[in-house]
Parts: sequence; structure tokens; C-alpha cells
Amino acid sequence: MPHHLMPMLSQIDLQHGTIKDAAEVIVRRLSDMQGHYQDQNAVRDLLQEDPILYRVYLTTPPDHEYQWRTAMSVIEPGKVGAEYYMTKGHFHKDQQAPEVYLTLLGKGQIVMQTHDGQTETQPMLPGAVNYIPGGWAHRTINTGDSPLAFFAVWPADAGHDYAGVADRGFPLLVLEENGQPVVVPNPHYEGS
Ligand code: PAN
Ligand code: ZN
Repeated sequence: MPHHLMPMLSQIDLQHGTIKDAAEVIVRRLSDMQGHYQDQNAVRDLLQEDPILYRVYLTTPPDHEYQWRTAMSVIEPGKVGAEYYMTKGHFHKDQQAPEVYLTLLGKGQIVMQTHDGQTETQPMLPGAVNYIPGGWAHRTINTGDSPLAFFAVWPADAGHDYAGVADRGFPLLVLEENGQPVVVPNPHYEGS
């Protein structure tokens, strides 16, 4: 007899972007990613309160058998110095593994890079579907003044490689200048 998984239902709260019965919730605070921000004085000051920057609501447990993983990510509004709150960003370990993001709430940017230095940024607004091909690292940035919430779908066996981004950073930064988001080259990017 073939083994069939059971169909699954998750309910997104469309007002907040959260999933109440999530199988797993990942909470990332500034202390989990202080090295990712440029302005280390701002990091030091903010670490006193160590704000939550974002939460990820996963619909399946880490050791599940389902072929797809799905999650809602909710990034709070805020800045560390001039840099907006953002995700750590990662490559998928499997360089063939793509991902799709669908934005439901808020306003942001997705910044992507390949190992050989190609970069791409795209806007994230409610209704935007961002397709991240295999081989592209991806980071999301909340450039608005309310939570940025997006739904993600990716192959369950993709794996996450955070070290590549933690060591080298992203070639592009998204900063606030005169109240507006601007995309600028990262002067500390290791590949430059
Ligand atoms: C997303 C991300 C989520 C948090 O579900 O994992 O937005 O970003 P970091 O994982 O970079 O902290 C995804 O891209 N999954 O593959
Ligand atoms: Zn991903």
C-alpha cells in the first residue's frame, strides 16, 4: 500500500499576516543578527531593548515529510541606524531549489544575489509574486511603517545556507535617505 500524507489546512490571519496554529514559529531579534547591520553604534544602542525584528510562521514541523514547506514571514517596521529591519537572508543549500513569495501586507524590497556577483532587487507590495530562481540568495527588507507580511513556498529539502550571507553580506543595502528607501552598494561587501 502506498503511504499517503494527509492533506493539510493552515489559516492566515489576513489582518496581521500571522498563522495562529503554526507548527513552528521562529523569532529573530537584533541579537540574533547584529553583525548583519552596518551601523554598529546603532546596534549597540538598540541591543539594550533587543527588539524582535521578524517572525516566521511555518505550517509544517522541521522533520515533516511534506514535499513543500510554506511559511508566513512578518517583518516589523523599524530601522537600525539608516538600515531598515530585514531578514538575515540565505542561499538554499540545494542550488536548484527555487522559492515563491507572495506579499499580503506592507511594503518592502527583496534583494537577491548569485554566488558570482549578479544582483537583483524587486519591490514587494500586496499582490506581488516574487519568483526566486535556484542559486539566488534572498533577503527581504521592510521599507514601510507597518509590518511587511509575505507567504513563501519552497521545496522542503532545499536546506538553508546562512553562512555565505553572514560572512560576505549582500552587495546591495536598502537605506532610508530623506525619508525614502534607496538601494546603495554595500561598501563592506566581501566580494568587492
Ligand atoms: C523564508 C525565510 C524567512 C526568514 O521563509 O526563511 O523570510 O528569512 P531568513 O531565513 O533569511 O532569516 C525563506 O526564504 N525560506 O526559504
Ligand atoms: Zn529561502
